[in-house]
Amino acid sequence: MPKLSSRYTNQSLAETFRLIADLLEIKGEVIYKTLAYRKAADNLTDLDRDINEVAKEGALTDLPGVGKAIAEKIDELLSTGKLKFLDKLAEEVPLSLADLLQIQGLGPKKVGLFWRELGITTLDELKAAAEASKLRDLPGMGAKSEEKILAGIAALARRSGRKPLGAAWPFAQDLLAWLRSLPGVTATEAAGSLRRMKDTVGDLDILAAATDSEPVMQAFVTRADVIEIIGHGPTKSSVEFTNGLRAQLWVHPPERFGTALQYATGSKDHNVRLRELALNSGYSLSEHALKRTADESEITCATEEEVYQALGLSWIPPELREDRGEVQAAKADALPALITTRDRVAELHCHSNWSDGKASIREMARGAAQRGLKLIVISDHSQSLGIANGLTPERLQQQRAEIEAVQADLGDSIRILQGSEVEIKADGTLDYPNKILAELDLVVASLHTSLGQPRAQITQRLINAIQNPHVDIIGHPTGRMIPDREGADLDMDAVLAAAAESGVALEINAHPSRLDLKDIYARRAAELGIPLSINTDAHAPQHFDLIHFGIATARRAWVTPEQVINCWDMDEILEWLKNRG
Ligand code: DGT
Ligand code: CA
Ligand code: ZN
Repeated sequence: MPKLSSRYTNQSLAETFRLIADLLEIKGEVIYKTLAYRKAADNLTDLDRDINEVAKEGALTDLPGVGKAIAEKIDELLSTGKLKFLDKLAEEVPLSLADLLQIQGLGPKKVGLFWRELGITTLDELKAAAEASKLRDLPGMGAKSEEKILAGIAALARRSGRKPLGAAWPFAQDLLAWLRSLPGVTATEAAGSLRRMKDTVGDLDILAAATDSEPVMQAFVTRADVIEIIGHGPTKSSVEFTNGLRAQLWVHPPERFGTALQYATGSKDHNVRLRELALNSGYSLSEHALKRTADESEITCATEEEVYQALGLSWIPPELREDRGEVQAAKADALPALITTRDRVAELHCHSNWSDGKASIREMARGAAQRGLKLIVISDHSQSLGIANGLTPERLQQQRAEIEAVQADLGDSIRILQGSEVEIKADGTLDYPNKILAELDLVVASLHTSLGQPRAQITQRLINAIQNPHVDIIGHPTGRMIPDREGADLDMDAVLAAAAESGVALEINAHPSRLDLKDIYARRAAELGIPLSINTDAHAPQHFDLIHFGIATARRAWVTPEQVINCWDMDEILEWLKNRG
C-alpha cells in the first residue's frame, strides 16, 4: 500500500498526487478532475530541484503544471506532513484500492464496482472473490474476465515494477539479433525508454521493419521463453518472458520505419511537444504517418532524420527526448555535441585484487589498453572497509612498487597511476591522513557506510570530503542502488554548490546498478561548471565494457566531452591533478 512519508521528497509527493488521482477515479469522479494531479505528479518526478527548496522560496506556482490549488496542497504536505483533502478522500475510498489498479487490464471503473458491490478493498479479497466465482455475475463481467483477473494477479506477483536498464539492455540485444535473423525482417531497432537509455525501463519496445508483419509477430509470440501473451495484433504485440521482462514488438513496413521508430521511441512528452510543433507548421504526426494537414498527403519517412527534417529540426539523439528543452534546442540548431563512448580515454576509478577486485593490476591495465584506454587509475578500497580488504598505508606502499613494475613492463601502451577509493567515514573524516592522501596520484572519496544518516548530517559529511583539497573525485555521490536503494538523503543543492566552489569532480558511476549521479543531477552539475568523471568502477577487465551505460547517462544530461575529465588529453588530466594537490 502506498505509504505517506513524514518528510516529503519530489518522488514521495509525486506518489501522493498519483494516489489522489487514482482514488478520485475509483470514486467515480470525471476524468478531467484527476488530470491536474497526474500532470503535477509527472512534473514533480522530472523536477531537477528539491521541492522543499522551491517551496521555501515561495516559487511553487512557477513550476510547470502547478496552479494555485496544487501549490496549496504541496505547501500543506510539506509543512504539516498531512493533507486534509486526502484524509477526507481516504475516509470515503480505502487507500488499498489503489493497489488493485496495478493489475493488467483492471481500471478504476471495475475496481470501484467490486468495492461498492462486494466490499472488496484488497488484492487478497479480490483473489478470493474471483476464485469463489463471485465476480462473474456483476454487470459487464463473466467467467472469462474473472480468469483474466486471476492471471493478472499472478502476473503482478511475478513482476516487481520497473527493471534496471542493466538487465533489460543485454536481453534486448539478444532479441534484436534474433529478430534480424528472421526472414522478411529488413531492419530492427530498440525503441521506448530502452533506446532513450533510461536507468530503469517499464517494458522493452522493439521495432522491426517488414512488409509482411504477420509471420514476424507469430514468431515473436511463440518464442519458447514467452510465458504470457499480453496482446497480439498486426502492428503491435506484447509478451512477458520467463525472466520477468516484458516486451512490446512493433512491426512496420520499411518505407515507414522512420515514422514508426520516432513514435515508438518517445518519450510521450517529447512526442506531444513534437506533435504540437507539427500542427503549428501545417503537419499532423501520428504513430503511422506524417501528413500535410492541407491535403492529407503523406510524407513517408524511412528514416527518423526525415521526420525531424520535415519539421525543420535536426535529428535529436534519443537520450535527449524527454521534453527537457531538446525540441526548442533543435529548432535553434543548438543541440549539444554529446559525448560518445569513443571520447573516453581514461578510467579513473577501478579495483584490483589488492582489495576486492578479481584481477591483478597487470590484468586490469592490459584489459584497459586492449580497449584503447591511455590511462588507468588503480583505486582500491581504503583501510576501514574491512569486507573489501581495504589497504593499510603499508600495503599502499607495497602496491606502489607493483604498479611501477607493471608500468615498466607494459611501457608506452598505457599509463598506470595509483589512486585510492577512500572511505568517507561515518563521522565525516577520511580514512587516510592528509599526508597519505597527498602521496596518491588521485583520490576518489566515496560513501559506502551509514547511508541512512539524517539529511543534515550526511550532507555535511559529503561536503567535508568535497572541501578536502586532496580529494579529486567524489565516487557515486548518492550511493543509490538500482532498483533497491534510493541513496542517501542528500541536500543536492548544497552538495553541488560546494562542489562548484571546491573544483572537485563528481562521478557518473557507469555501473548499471548505480548510474550515480543520475541524469538530472549530472546535468545541473555540468551547468554549474563542475567537472564530471565517468568511470566503470571495474572489479575485472570485462567491466570496462559497461562504460556505455555511464556515457548514456551523461548524454541524457546533455554532457559534452569537454566537461568530462576522462575525455581530456593525458597532459590536461595530469595538469589538473597536479593543481589539485
Ligand atoms: P517505460 O516502458 O515505462 O519505461 O517507458 P516508455 O517510454 O518506453 O513508454 P511505453 O513503453 O509506455 O511506450 C513506448 C513509446 O510509445 C513511448 O516512449 C512513446 C509512445 N507512446 C506511448 N503512449 C503514447 C501516447 O499516449 N502518446 C504519444 N504521443 N506517444 C505514446
Ligand atoms: Ca517501454
Ligand atoms: Zn569503487
